[in-house]
Amino acid sequence: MQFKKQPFNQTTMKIFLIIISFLSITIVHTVIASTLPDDKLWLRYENIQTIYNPSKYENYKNFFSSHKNIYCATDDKYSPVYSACKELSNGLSILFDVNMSIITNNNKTPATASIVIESLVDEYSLLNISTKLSDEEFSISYGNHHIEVAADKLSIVSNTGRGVLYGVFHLLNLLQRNANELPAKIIDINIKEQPKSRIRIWQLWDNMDGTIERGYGGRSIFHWEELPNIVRPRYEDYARYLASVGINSISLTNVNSCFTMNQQLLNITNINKAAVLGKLFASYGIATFLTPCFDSPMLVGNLNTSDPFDPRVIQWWKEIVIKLQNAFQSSRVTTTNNKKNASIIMNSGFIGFLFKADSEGMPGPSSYNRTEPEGSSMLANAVKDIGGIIIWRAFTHPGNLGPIKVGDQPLMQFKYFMELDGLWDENVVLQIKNGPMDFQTHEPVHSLFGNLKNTKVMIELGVTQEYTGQAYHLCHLPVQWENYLTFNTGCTSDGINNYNDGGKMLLLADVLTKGKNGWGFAGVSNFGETVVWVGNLLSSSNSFGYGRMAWNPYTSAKDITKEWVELTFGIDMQITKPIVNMMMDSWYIYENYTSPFGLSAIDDNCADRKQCFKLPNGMLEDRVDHYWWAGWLWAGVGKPPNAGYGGGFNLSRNDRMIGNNRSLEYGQTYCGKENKEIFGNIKQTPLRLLLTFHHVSYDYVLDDGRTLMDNIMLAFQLGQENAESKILNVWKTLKTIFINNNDQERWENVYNKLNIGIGEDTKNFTRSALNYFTD
Ligand code: GCV
Repeated sequence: MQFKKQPFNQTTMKIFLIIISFLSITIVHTVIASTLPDDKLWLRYENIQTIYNPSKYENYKNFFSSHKNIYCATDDKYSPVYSACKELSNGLSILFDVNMSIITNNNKTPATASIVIESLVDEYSLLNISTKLSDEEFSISYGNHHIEVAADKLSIVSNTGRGVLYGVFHLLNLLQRNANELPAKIIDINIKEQPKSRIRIWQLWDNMDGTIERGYGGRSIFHWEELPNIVRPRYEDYARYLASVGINSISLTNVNSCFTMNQQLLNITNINKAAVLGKLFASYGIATFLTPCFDSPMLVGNLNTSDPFDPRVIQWWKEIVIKLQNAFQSSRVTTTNNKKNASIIMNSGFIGFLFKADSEGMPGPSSYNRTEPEGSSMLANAVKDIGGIIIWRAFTHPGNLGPIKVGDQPLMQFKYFMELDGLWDENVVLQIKNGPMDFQTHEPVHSLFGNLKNTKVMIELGVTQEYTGQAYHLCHLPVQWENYLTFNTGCTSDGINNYNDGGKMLLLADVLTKGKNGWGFAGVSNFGETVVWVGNLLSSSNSFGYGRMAWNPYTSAKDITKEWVELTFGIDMQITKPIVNMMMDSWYIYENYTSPFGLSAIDDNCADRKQCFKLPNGMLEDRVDHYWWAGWLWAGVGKPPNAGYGGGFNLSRNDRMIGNNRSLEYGQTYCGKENKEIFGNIKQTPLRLLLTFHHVSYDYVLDDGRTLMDNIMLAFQLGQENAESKILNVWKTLKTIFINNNDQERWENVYNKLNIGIGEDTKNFTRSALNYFTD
């Protein structure tokens, strides 16, 4: 494991750039050496011999030693099938210490090949509005399981190139962990799998100047200033990590797209830059969305309006889509071995737009007195011919949409988007945050899920830990997401277009995956340029977990966690068991010392703290915004941060009352008698959400006989103690094992962060909270 930063060789770089500027007319892109050594995360492919029984290992090793030729159905290095062949060859060579080789021969499977990697319909096909789950199904089998493969070969096949890639990553994952699914002899293998959700997108909040909004793993990996000429090798690894967990799309830049540094995303220079990234991601089966500013017609196109009803604006967006299509298309090489039915127009890599409109200062249709569906419809039309998709975010606040939209944020979002149900175009998908506030430590599931009957929906999850400890605390989010995904919405499939489950009540996971309206997952990226990609290596479990849950939201958090630990640290019970345990406990522990009983109070920002200064690169120093426990804000402005705006709250300490009075309004927006009772009746509301729904006296006595205030105090204290004993101290005990494994730097990366977060800041959280309540 190498962690030291290698100095960037400026002189070499300058010479290189001069040469490039001479050659730039003919060179599409050039690869330079990476400036940073990087961690291999969950794709380590390290020696695995010890985790197999000797005969099984021998069997597998013998198999691959005598089946070294991987037949790759294409030699186009921009095809996902070719990426799959490369990955398999590399992975197997390291895992079994054999020399795998790739052979290609257009049109037929050569007799000498012993492993066949092939897409059956269209190797280039990417996500689009007609995507079916079966497009991505893969099968891994030995023998004559489909007509094009002769009997004595191991084959990994799918209808699409990205499906093939998922199959390869799946096999490598199983091999690295000697997973139960692997038979004693590989010739008995027979695995078929397909994802449960259609869109599985990774959304960057990276600005085009290299800063990242809410990024805790360093600056952006992407250097727009160097594109399109320089494509860093790390970009390909980025694509590999995403594809390896089944991500099928990406949006490249911040949804705060009207910030000055992002405004020009759609000028021709930037379109050409984006196209080069799009080509690279397409070669890993990942389609690219762009996030332009709604006012781009004015900002980039020099029009005097961006009104979606203005014919010039409509035309401008259509032309932009053609430009994007051309740029993405021309940067793709599609010369070899195109399969039947390959649809060139669908495969440029550009697939649509993601919009944050009418939200937190971003303009949108309401600036022109148009509704959200009206604004999105113009864009939906512009991308229709390419099978494109518009993702529209539901993250709006009272006030963003004009004076009538005031009140409690959750209630306002619910009412507003319910009014719009059924008014969206067929290729628009509404992206709704998991809860109605903003990625708080523990929120109720957004009640729009299940209630919207005629709107395509997807969920947005904050993989980046903005409110959940950033890089300094352990908050393993798959546990939180499992809690949300298994929530019974109380809504039934009745009335949902094209889907009827016999009146069964829908879990959140059902809403996201079933029928015509369940469209999947968006995760806000936590990757950055730091050597461990995420700031704190343990946070990469959230990146991995997001992909695995988006692929199959019914998988248990525990299984995913175990998988990640085994892939990242190897299988050694001395390590895996304690790490899995501490990760599984971490969300609840973090919740206790930051936000017990649904308080949502992690919001301290630069208004009040000396720590808030900017680093030389313009980024805020970490541990600033939305990191500290912020009771002071309540006292200062009389409202819990991010918990809502407007009426119904009285959080003044003088009244010795606390919590949001949502039981009779927002609490009643949930489907079903049971949910309405659960959130409406203080006795039935789960304690972990008590103060999200009820305004309660400090002296209110809970079932354990203690008052609410005693319980709040206890939660902070126990949270702090458990963070130390069950997380920080456990990590300390693992030090020797990491040292013996020659893996000290990874241990230190985690320790250095947790020691500050848990070792120091947690005390501060607890102290501030106790002071606040006892003041
Ligand atoms: C990208 C929160 C964050 C913002 C973010 C916003 C959003 O408010 O603090 O940084 O903006 O959510 O999701 O749009």
